Amino acid sequence: MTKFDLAGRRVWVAGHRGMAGSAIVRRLAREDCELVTATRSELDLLRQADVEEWMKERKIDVIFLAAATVGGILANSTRPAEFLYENLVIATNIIQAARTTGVKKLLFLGSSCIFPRMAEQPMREEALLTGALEPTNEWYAIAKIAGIKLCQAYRRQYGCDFVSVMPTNLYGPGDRYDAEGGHVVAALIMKIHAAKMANNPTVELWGTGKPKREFLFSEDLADACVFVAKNYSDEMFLNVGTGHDITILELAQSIAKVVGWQGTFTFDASKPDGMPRKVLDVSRLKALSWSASTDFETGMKHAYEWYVANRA
Ligand code: GFB
Repeated sequence: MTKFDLAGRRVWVAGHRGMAGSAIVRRLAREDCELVTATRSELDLLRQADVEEWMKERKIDVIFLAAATVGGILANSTRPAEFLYENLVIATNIIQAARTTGVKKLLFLGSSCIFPRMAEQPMREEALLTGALEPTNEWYAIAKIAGIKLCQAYRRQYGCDFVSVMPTNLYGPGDRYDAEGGHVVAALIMKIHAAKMANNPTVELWGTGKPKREFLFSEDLADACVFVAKNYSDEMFLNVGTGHDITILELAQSIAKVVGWQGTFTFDASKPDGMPRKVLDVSRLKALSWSASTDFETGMKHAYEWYVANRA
């Protein structure tokens, strides 16, 4: 039974141009709601007064808070101030303005990097704050943990219906294809595609290729966000993933198959491995009867097709 009806609501997807935000926009096209968006030139999310003013004028009912400063392991570890400050301020500005302007439902998007580096795998929601964070992305993680805690605090003190989801590593259309600053899937699609075009026999992977990661297709994440917004209202955040992880080398080999490149991988040990493993326990969301539905190969094909069509 749907607990919160999106029909007729004015829904703001903050971060609507990003990989997660754009997938949520596409998924909301199937809902009878009114979509509201703002480009960076229309609204600077780092300015509290502007955010409050903009939201008051537009009478927002629902917010999917997907706006964030994001990047892969190198971006996270080399730009700590930006990742901590910008993600903290974006979250606090929007969550506070949602309260003061009477937003009826807010869904905050976090990340699986909030969990301790050595958390027991698969990682249950209860593992949060039970151990030291992964140094390469603790800055981003602390900003995301603050967002979760703010939603929980506003629910407790003011009765706000604000919920949070923790997606695992994402891939799909609209990813940031930046070899240095991007996430691993985007970076490897770029590198392997370039090797295929240039007839290069080798592609270099960062680290050892041994860490394991879980990969969720962005369209599945978007479906989970709409499902949670409509059917969930509680303090505990929800993990969103596939519950299945592979090594970085296996990922690279799968991408090579999708791209159609036969070559070998070399390893740059000077680059960080990051967390040894990072797979989510997804039983809470499964118990609410939601599971990811896109298989890895299908999702990867869509991501690669999008990259080839948009790489210019
Ligand atoms: O997605 P990613 O950059 O970050 O994946 P995290 C990093 C893993 O892929 C590390 C290996 O083990 C890297 O050594 N890797 C191999 C590469 N080759 C490459 C490459 O060319 N580029 C990149 N980027 N990695 C992210 C956080 O952590 O997890 C984000 O930094 C977010 O903030 C995301 O939380 C969910 O998976 O380590």
